[in-house]
Amino acid sequence: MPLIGTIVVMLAVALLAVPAHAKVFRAADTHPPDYPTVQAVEYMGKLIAERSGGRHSVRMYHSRQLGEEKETVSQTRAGGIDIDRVNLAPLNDIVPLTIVPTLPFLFRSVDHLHKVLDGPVGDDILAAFAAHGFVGLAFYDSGARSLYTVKSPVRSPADMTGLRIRVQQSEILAALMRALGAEPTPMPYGEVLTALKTGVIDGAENNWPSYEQSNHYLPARYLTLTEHGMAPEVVIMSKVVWDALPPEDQALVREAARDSVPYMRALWRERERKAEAAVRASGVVVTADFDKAPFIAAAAAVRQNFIRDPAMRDLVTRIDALH
Ligand code: GTR
Repeated sequence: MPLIGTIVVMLAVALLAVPAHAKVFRAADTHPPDYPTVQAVEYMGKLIAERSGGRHSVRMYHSRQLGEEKETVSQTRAGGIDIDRVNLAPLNDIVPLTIVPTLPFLFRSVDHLHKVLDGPVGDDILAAFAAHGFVGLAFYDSGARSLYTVKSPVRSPADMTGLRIRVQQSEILAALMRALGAEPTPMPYGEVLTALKTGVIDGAENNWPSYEQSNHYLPARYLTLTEHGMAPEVVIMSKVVWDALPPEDQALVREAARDSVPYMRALWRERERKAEAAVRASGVVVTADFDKAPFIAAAAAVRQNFIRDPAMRDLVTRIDALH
């Protein structure tokens, strides 16, 4: 057979060997490979590969290789990224119902958070993504976020007057900082360490694992356990990509995402413990014994301003009523 004929036959055989609808899903995360969110999406990928008999798989682009969270969200909407793991905060201006779990002092405990997210309220919020170009697949834990500062400890909102505090790119977090007397400085996560070091900002806020992993705890040596918010992480898929999948593959992806949740929670508990121990051992000044009431009072007004329509009000009522 002439060479060209051989090549055509080989190509045809190769094409036949690729099963229909085979896909390598591109997944994005801002965190490095050993972070629980990254590991959990990789686990989800393993389940997808196993359950699809190797047809589908997930390739993780960790460490913001595909951009900062806001950029990955736009790319996901456009179909350039298939699966995105982000925090709910940068989605607040795109999917309005995500504002609800981002509200300050909303969840009473991790148990309360899990009850909400694992039940019908969680399902309703995930379903709300569809109208905005995404499919909400699953929530992951993100712990409670607390405030940390470079120059001096914060014990009351008065200590925050005029401090430039970095917040995620979300109006509600900016409003919270303003209500506490600080000057909110929204910026992408990847810029925060340098901003803390150079004095562009005076502080930021995050959970134990991110505070430690990002090295923010090195310049910001004062941590106040405000635990002012518990906005969870979310795993979303591009609706464009989702709509091109046959129903049985959609079900497979959704189940793999759900099945990765307990795996993530176990990793998270362990990581929170380790991060807290490492931060404390480094000599960070942790303020835990302070009056939280003025922080909660300032947040209450913010909460009211952001609960904008009956659907949000209904969710808040259902969340408050869950025990
Ligand atoms: C982390 C979260 C990231 C990112 C980051 C931030 O806790 O896991 O997805 O949102 O906070 O503060 O930007």
